[in-house]
This record gives sequence, structure tokens and C-alpha cells, in this order.
Amino acid sequence: HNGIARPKGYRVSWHANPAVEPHHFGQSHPMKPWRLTLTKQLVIAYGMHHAMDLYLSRAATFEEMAEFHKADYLDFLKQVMPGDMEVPEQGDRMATYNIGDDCPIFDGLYNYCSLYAGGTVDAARKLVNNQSEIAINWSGGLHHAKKGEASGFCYVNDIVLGILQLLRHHARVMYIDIDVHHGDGVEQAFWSTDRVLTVSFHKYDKDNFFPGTGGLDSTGPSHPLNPGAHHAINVPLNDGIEDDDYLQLFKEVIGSCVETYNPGSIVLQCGADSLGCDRLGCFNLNVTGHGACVAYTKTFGIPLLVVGGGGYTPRNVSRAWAHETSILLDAADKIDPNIPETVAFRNHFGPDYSLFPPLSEMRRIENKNPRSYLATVVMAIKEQLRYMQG
Ligand code: ZLM
Ligand code: CA
Ligand code: ZN
Repeated sequence: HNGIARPKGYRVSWHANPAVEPHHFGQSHPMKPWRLTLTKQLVIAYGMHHAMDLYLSRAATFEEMAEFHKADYLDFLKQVMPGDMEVPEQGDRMATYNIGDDCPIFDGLYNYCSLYAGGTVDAARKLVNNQSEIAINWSGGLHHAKKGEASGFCYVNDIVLGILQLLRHHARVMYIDIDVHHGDGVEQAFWSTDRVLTVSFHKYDKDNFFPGTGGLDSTGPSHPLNPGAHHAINVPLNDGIEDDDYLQLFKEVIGSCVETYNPGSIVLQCGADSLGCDRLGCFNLNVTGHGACVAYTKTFGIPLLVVGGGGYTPRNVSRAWAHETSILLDAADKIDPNIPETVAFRNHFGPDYSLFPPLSEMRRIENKNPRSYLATVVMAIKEQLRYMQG
């Protein structure tokens, strides 16, 4: 076989449950769990499964999810049926829990949520038990879910549950979010603590881009006696940012944060809707540029929990996450950029059949992020880090 040798003593664990993949949000809904099938097929075709420890993740229990979520909301998710959305008497409950077009009720919803959440909880526990240095759950990363309501295609916040596990063993956890949307649910959950530093890069347009939060000056509770003050970092961006600028910004911000905060572990949300050509996104990142952020995060040698997130053009989501798996395995240089003949669903990768299609050439969005703007963002964040140190 064409397996990839793993450097001695360096452990990567893969946490997945294939029962997540067949769930369907409904006709033409952008979120497609099937992209996980496509990702897995690429990983297998490249033989990467030979180079990591593979775990079938459990479903998170009600009690595990209740460490963050309200019991009445979890009860609702467990009991609700697809037809209930159309029952007028149920209208108030649907509104209470923010059920609608973005977050519909579909067959197996509770099963879907508990499975992706279980993967992230399992991955976090592998890290804290020292059984893995890098733990991956591509089905997780659902950063918008709130304590008592669904939001933006997210129902259960697996990232918050994973961080709560890490906080049992690490004094400080850093959260990095490269999804094109603001990681509001994670930020809000840890808004009042100095034990989690959240950093989100996202498109920001208060009135015209979901969720409308995450401005540069949204840095944590304003009262200086609140420990969470300054512990939320937001990197608001405009349309069309390109690889080189994004990577330079990422390195400056994340490098300074790691140096100042010295986290015991890092959680990296790799939402692939920041790629060019995404159905919902508006950035011009290539698979290589997105992956370079993952590679840089890995250089710190800090225990790393890697989750997925958004990503609405499945052929590109799967390319990015397969490439990033190879980076985490230190095997990116051993991967053929031409997608193997043997991959299942190979037709999805045509006409180029390349792992690195020139995304930004196909549908380039005008870059509205002048260097001068990016420089002010970096300056403001470095200033914030000085306050954070106290
Ligand atoms: N309408 N169908 C990112 C979450 C983004 C809020 C505008 C719903 C859509 C979108 C749903 C088939 C992550 C908003 C949108 C239409 C109010 C959003 C169902 C198309 C469809 O065709 C669609 C009937 C749907 C939803 C587009 N929704 C695009 N953008 C955002 C949520 C999640 O990537 O960050 C992490 C996984 N919602 O803009 C509206 C304001 C609801
Ligand atoms: Ca983000
Ligand atoms: Zn997103």
C-alpha cells in the first residue's frame, strides 16, 4: 500500500462516525454533511488512514451536552419531529429555539448533533490523556450554537464542549477560528473568563453578513475587574482577501497571541467557507493558503484539537480538509497533487483532478482589504494584547 510513515512518537488521532454523513438538512440547504464522505474518500485514496490512530467516535450523552446547553433545549432537540415545523401550536417553541430556514428540523437531528459533538469531546479527551498530540474531528466546528438555541446551521456547540474538557487539565486554552463567519457562540460562552482566549478571523459587515458581530473593538467585557476583559480577539475583514495577506495577518496575530497567552492547548476551527468559490463565502483563499494557517498553528508544538465548520462547495471543502490532514501528519510533501485515479466519487474533482485547483482565478472577488487597513488591525490587536497581560 502507499501508506505514509508517521514520525516516531508523533501521534495524530482521527475521530469520526460515518453515521453523521447521511443526515440531510433539506432541499437546497447549503450545509451538506455529505462533504465529510468526500473528505474521507480523499484521505483513504491517499493512504493517510495508515498514518494515524482511527477512532469511531461515540455519541455525546445528554449529560455531556448539558455541561454547556440548557436541559430544556436538549429535551426539545431530542423530542422534536420534522413535521412539527409546520404545526402552528409549535410556533412559539420553534421561535424560542431559533428553528427556521437556517436551522431546520430534519430526520435524526438529535442523533446528528450528539454524534458530531461526541467526536469533539472524544478528541479533547485523547489530548488531555496524552494519547494524542493532534486530534481531528472534521464533523465538528459548529461555532454558532448557543446555550439555549440553534444558530447558523449549528445546534450543539461541540467546540465549547471540547474546550470545557481541555480546561479540566489546562490552565489556558486558545481558540482560533478561520471560518469566514464570526465564531460568536464560542466567544460568548467564554466571554467572562481569562482561561480561554478566542480569536476569530471573519468577514465583518454588521448589517449584511451573518452573524453581524465580531468588530475589532469587541474584545471582551468592558469592566476591567471582569477577568474576561480583552480575552476576545476579532479580526474583521472585507471581501476578497488573498492568500499572502491572510497568511501574513494570521502569523502576526496568532504568533503574538501564543507568545503572550502561552496556552496549554489550542483548538483550531478550520471552516472551509473562507476558500475562494465558496457558495456562501467571499474570500479568495486557495487550498494552499488555508492549509498554510493550519501548518503555522502546528509549528508551536502545543496539543492541538482540529475541527471543521463551514464550507459549502463540497469538492473544495474535501480538498482543503484532506490537504490539512496531510499537513497535520507531516506528509503534505508526500501527497500527489493529482487526485488518485482510485478515489471514490472522482467525477466531483474534474476537470482538473487536482488537490489544488486555482480557485481564485475561477471567481475572483475584488480584494477590499488594503494593506493599510490590515496594518491598523494588527496594531490594534497588539495593543489589546498589552492590556491583556495586565
Ligand atoms: N435566511 N435554504 C454559517 C451560517 C450562515 C440569516 C438570511 C435563510 C444562508 C442560507 C437555508 C433552502 C458557519 C443569515 C438567510 C434563507 C435569515 C446564511 C435553506 C440559502 C439557504 O437555500 C437555502 C430553503 C439557506 C440559508 C442560504 N444562511 C446563507 N447565509 C446565514 C447563516 C455557518 O459556516 O459559520 C458554521 C457552520 N444566515 O444570513 C438570514 C439572516 C435566514
Ligand atoms: Ca471565523
Ligand atoms: Zn461559516
